[in-house]
Amino acid sequence: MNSIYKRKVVTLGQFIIERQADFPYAKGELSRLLRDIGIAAKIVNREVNKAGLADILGDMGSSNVQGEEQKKLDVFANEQFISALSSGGECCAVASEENEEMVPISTEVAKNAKYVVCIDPLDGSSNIDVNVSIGTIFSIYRRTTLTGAIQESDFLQKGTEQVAAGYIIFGSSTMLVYTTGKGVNGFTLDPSIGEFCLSHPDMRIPSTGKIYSINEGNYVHFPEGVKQYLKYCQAEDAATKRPYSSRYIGSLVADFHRNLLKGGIYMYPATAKSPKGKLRLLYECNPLAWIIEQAGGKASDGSTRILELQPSSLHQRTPLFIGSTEMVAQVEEYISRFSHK
Ligand code: P6P
Repeated sequence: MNSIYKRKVVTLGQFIIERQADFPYAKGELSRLLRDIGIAAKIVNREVNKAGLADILGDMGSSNVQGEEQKKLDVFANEQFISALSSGGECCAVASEENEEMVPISTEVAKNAKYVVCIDPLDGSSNIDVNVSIGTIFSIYRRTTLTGAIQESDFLQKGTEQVAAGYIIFGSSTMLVYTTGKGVNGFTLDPSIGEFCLSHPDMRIPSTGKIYSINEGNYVHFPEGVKQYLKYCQAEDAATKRPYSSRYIGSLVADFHRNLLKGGIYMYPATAKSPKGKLRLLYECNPLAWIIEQAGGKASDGSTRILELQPSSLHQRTPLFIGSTEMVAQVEEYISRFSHK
């Protein structure tokens, strides 16, 4: 038989239905929520792919809660994800990097919804104008309040309480990668049929790697242990395949995705400009930390497991060390050993 008939194409929708049994407490709601995110991702993908052509490029002139310039695509992506989540009926509120306050969803269809979504609709947006890969990161929780208006406390749950987490990377191809606690699976968008198709089943990160990702421009402000670890990465040692390669795209999703596939570590320590770290706990660090753990890796703030951190505000930041288990464990050991300096 011709080989093209042997390869079974599994779309995201088919996969979610086939894995329905993974969510014993859900009767299809979580599946529909993931479907809604997939739909918005396709719409955002269409605009990202033509950003250079349409007038959507460039600044909106406004800035988001982080005080960062909002690119038009940021705003567009935020609108698309919130719109898809609002009309899907399974989400009752959204916490977005682009909105200072949480966004309650009060549509009639969502009145019995039981999930809340934390999202960075377009991370790395400073790279939009220079055609570098960018991404969306999302995290899904069950609401903790039983009825009535959504409270901020519904979002301030530890990462261990997530029911689903994922990211979309808009790169040389567009991929959606997610976990519901039963491993990590990657889907590549096939534009010819407009479907995300299973391309990376059961993704696993190598226990160690030869890539480190960090903005070395902040070197003088790094904790001593991080400085010593960088010296370790850069030293000559054939037995441990050093020096490692420094790869830093300036787009978290792109650096994370490469390290997930090849092995490596991404580090964003506290710096003078970002004394609590730059990356946000709710919609960047927690979802990626769950994904990396589900793929066999590790994520911490330098000493504490990211998923165990108790959030106290929607946009709180944390230092982040994430990637291959042995590499994260090693930098934690360096940080501890040199903590007195
Ligand atoms: P810096 C993008 O703004 C982002 O949130 C991540 O995607 C990226 O890894 C990091 O910040 C880059 O920050 O300070 O190195 O430019």
